[in-house]
Amino acid sequence: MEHNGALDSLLQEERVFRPLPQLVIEANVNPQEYDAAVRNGNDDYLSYWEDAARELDWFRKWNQVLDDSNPPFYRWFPGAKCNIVYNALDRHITTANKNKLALIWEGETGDTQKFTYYELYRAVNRFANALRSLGIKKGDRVVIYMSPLPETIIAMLAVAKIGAVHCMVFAGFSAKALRERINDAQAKLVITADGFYRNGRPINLKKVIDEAVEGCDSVDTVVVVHRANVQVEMNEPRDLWYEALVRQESPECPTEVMDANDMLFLLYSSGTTGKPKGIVHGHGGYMVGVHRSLNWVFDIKPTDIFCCTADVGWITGHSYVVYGPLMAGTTTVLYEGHPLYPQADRMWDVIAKYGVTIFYTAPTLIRMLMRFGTQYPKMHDLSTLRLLGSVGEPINPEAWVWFYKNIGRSECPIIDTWWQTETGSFIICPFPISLLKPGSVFKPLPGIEADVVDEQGNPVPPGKGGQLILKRPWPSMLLGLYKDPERYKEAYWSQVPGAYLAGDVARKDEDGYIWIQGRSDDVLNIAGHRIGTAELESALVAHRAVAEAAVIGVPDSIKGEVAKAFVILNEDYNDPEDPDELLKQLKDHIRRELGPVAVVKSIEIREKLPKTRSGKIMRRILKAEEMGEDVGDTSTLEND
Ligand code: 6R9
Repeated sequence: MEHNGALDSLLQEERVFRPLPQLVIEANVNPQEYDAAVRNGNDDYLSYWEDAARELDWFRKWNQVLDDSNPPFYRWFPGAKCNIVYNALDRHITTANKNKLALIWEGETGDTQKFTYYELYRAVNRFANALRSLGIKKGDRVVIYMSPLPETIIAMLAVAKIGAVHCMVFAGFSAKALRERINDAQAKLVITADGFYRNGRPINLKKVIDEAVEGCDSVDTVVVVHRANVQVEMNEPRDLWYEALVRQESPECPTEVMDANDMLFLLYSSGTTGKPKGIVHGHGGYMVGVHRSLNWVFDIKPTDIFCCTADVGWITGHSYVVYGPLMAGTTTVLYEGHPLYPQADRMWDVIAKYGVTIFYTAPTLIRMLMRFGTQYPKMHDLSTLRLLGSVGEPINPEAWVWFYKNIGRSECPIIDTWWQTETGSFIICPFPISLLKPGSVFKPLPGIEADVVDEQGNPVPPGKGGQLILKRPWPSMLLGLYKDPERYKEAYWSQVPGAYLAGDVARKDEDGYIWIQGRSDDVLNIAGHRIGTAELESALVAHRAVAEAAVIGVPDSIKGEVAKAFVILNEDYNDPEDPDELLKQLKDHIRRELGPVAVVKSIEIREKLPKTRSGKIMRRILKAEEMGEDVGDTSTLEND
């Protein structure tokens, strides 16, 4: 089991932070209710989740809460009919929420757009009608490769409204990674923008799409949103401008009636092999998990303004920028650009300008902003904030306490939420009323049963590291991996019989608090983004100079972790004239293959790599050497 040395310091944290009495009095879930929910969730978790499901609108009720006849393919609310978009938009139109702000968008260039629920509903309907007229039907896959724009959200909701399946691809991925996803999903239609602004510069997205779509037989149409006025080539009849397409469409559109377990979206995530996993979520269970978790954990009130800094291309954006806030009828704030542009107070400016009450972000951003000291937060009135959140990787206590003191005035609880693309919604996290220990993700939510176990699946004693598992199904769990049921069983359900293996190393302390230490598999967590070592390695060996490659994660003070690569060069490239130039080429090559998310700090040329006798590269040894640690047992290593 590999763990991140830098994070061990988390275990020494002993401070406890209490919520303000006022917050406890006003909380949606007070301490007695919380205890009762934990009890109900344990005694009868099916009726606990059934209660949660009743808070949403369904076209037809379920026959059963959970069908567990074919594990691990658990199916929640079978027989029920619903559509998540009905809950996110349609149902608000007949209530006082109709004229409430659903979305505040701010471009990097300072322009803003605001949509009431009614306006967003109409915009979604127009695009949904356009998609239908382009021949998109229930079950068809639509890839969305876009920066954070209002149209990105409109596109997701329009696709889901007509029962098609959205597959978001983060705009930081390369053309090659995008093509791989389009092909795997067999997408018929791709939605993109001409470009977007990042760090003051327009970035051309359409160019990437053109390269990616070339040779993708499944794609008939590319819809392009105007954003950055960059020069684009429209390839007729394939490419269509969004604006021209929606102009003639009606702002009314019937919402497709879906089975609870029909596919809502497909989202690719890195796994231990080179091929990304297509994680599949459905309408019914997903909406129940997301809705309950947001309302309870972030204590949503009618007056809240909710800002989550995650990109819509990641699961956090899906659940807590788009679906969760809209189902809750709250206002979601979406910022387009770089958090340091034009200077390091941009996020604080956004909070002050819109009166953000809940700010949900990632440790990597907190650490980045911390570097600039307190002068920037002090320039703005942050007094509207009442709750803060963190997600994506373990938060080091130093960043936690800085965030708490300087952004939260030592008054706003920090809700550190552990969950995954696979889990769909929060799994382990505190409530605003909880006693907090910086660096710990607290305890499983009511209705969830988690544990930390050893290799044999036995619970480990407090303080000892082990694998994090979930012991019963939960509504927002993935339906499976796209077109790969065997891999789903193998990757998540084979190691500990009957339990879901999260792939994280964790510890529990004496009080039952859980401390996440990092991934246990060969997946890196770079600034909260999951990147497989196998993906990096296969990108490297695809370069003609590289014979073999091994990649490990090394701690980084801002990004949490970055990649370090070790390569053996091909004969012809041994003794390169200019090794620095070659290493630069390799780094550029990785960027081209995988995109800028895959940050490689350094590449080292080696004559040999440590291997087991069966020929598997021992990354553990490279990592220990790199960290200056004892390399441990090397008896299974290949002989010289
Ligand atoms: C939501 C999201 C999932 C992996 C997960 C774990 C890490 C997420 C965390 C955390 C410590 C937290 N992770 N939240 N580690 N504390 N609060 O990030 O999904 O992109 O699928 O990543 O991220 O390692 O297994 P995803």
